[in-house]
Amino acid sequence: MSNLVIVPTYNEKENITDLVRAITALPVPFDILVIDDNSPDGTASLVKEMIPSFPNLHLMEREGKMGLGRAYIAGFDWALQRDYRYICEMDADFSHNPDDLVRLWDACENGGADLAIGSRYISGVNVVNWPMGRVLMSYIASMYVRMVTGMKIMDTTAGFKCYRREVLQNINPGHIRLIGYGFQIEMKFTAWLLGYKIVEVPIIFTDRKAGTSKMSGGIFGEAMWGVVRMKIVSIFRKPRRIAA
Ligand SMILES: Nc1nc2c(ncn2[C@@H]2O[C@H](COP(=O)(O)OP(=O)(O)OP(=O)(O)O)[C@@H](O)[C@H]2O)c(=O)[nH]1
Ligand SMILES: [Mg+2]
Repeated sequence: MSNLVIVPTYNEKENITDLVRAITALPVPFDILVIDDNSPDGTASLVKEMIPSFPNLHLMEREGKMGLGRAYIAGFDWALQRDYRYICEMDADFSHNPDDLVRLWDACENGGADLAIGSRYISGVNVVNWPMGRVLMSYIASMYVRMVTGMKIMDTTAGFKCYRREVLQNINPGHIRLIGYGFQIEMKFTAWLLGYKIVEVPIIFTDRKAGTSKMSGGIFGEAMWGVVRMKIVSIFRKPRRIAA
């Protein structure tokens, strides 16, 4: 069984080829699944050009921009139909350092974690080059989620993660309702409700060097209310593990 990292892309032509090279050069082998939502900048064509030279590289093309959560759900489905032991996710814009992928993997493989999270807030605040307003907003959002849900996780919105296969099988990602930042929160919350061991690995998060941001207010609002709703639902309906 092998390792997969899922990378959703929307207009990442400045980043994607370097990222594929960096992941492929890691000391631990990873397959890469790029999920592109028909990026107008031609990200998918760049990936297609690389595929003949990178047998570990795969591309899933979707019709249009349907949000990060939906992209990941499609990716998890793809992964679970194949023989991957660890399924990771990271952004394409180098905010997540590819070298840290190995540390997340190691936390699962050798540290006994079921879900490893690349955490900006486990040892102080490790965010580089974000405006202070954005750091504060992200930190406060994380604190808010911790208070509402009761999860003991410092970086609740983090999108740099490594899942043991079994966790994804049991989360049943098709049932996740939130699609933006909320998606990352709901995935962690469900893993936590299922009793999985979640470990935060400290990482340094750097603002994107190239390309443009897709952050929007709507995504933020969804997460604010979605978290409260999610907590209330969990009181009445506890998820159970179905697959071993
Ligand atoms: N497939 C797909 N990928 C997306 C979508 N929205 C964002 N992405 C990708 O998801 C990752 C995270 O998105 P970012 O735009 O970096 O979001 P962010 O980190 O909150 O904001 P910035 O770094 O400031 O842009 C990047 O690799 C994006 O290209 C989407 O709707 N579909
Ligand atoms: Mg980013």
